[in-house]
Amino acid sequence: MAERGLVHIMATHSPLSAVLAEEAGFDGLWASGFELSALYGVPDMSLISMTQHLDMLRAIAGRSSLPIVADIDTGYGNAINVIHAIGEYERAGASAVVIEDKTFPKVTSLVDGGRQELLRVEEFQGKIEAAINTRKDPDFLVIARTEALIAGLGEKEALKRAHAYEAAGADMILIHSKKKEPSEIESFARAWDGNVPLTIVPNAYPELDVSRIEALGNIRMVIYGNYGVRAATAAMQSAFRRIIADGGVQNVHKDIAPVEEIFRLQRTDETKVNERAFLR
Ligand code: SPV
Ligand code: MG
Repeated sequence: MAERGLVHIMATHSPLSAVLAEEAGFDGLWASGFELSALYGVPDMSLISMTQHLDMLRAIAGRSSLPIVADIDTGYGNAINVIHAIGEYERAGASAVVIEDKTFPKVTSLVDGGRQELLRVEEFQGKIEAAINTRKDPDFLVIARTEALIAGLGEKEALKRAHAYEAAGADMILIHSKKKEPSEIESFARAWDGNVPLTIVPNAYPELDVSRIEALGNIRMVIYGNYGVRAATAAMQSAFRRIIADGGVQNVHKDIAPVEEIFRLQRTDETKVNERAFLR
């Protein structure tokens, strides 16, 4: 962020999707709770365990050199759970965590009619302080996410919470909105007079493009929060339906990645070199 001003972080749910994001030119990876839940075919409602998420994050870190922003939802419980989680995520190779001010178990933010209950401000401040106190590397970012707009509590409450979380030591504030257009986020960003920068996740309001984000001046991280699993789903739906409709793979094979491309992504060549060097 110091070098680039605004960093672009792509959602990943697997090492393969992380490699594709890195090759496409993103600055970092979002270890998304929504995407991993979708990968398991379950709703994003605190059903995936910390261990499952950590296992995937470690696998992603093993295949990509990009910084990983870990979506740790509510921190898996109270401030004591957060202390445990921060140690685990820092050791696993994350560069940042996002913790949100909802109660555990959470309900995903964008679903219609979702139960959106927020923690008391003081309790969430304790969780932020616990995270800051636990991290070993001062460059490991603790990003506080307020769901005040998602919960329908309005900008005043969102600003109050963002200020309280900055006071607790948060390095950035993530402000999330489920409005279909960006007015709520733009209004919040213009009203934000804190000292820490903002992170946004333009999942619901796609027309907030880079030029509009940069015009706001205080947004330094944009997370493309569910675009990996949505892109993969659309591609698989289309190919799978065509195979059934066509009665075979005779047409679809021209429009999907050739197997040689998968070999490349698997670094199969490296294995061949190692076979020649070490298999006797
Ligand atoms: C995620 O990708 O898990 C997020 C973003 O937290 S959202 O699903 O839009 O809440
Ligand atoms: Mg999430």
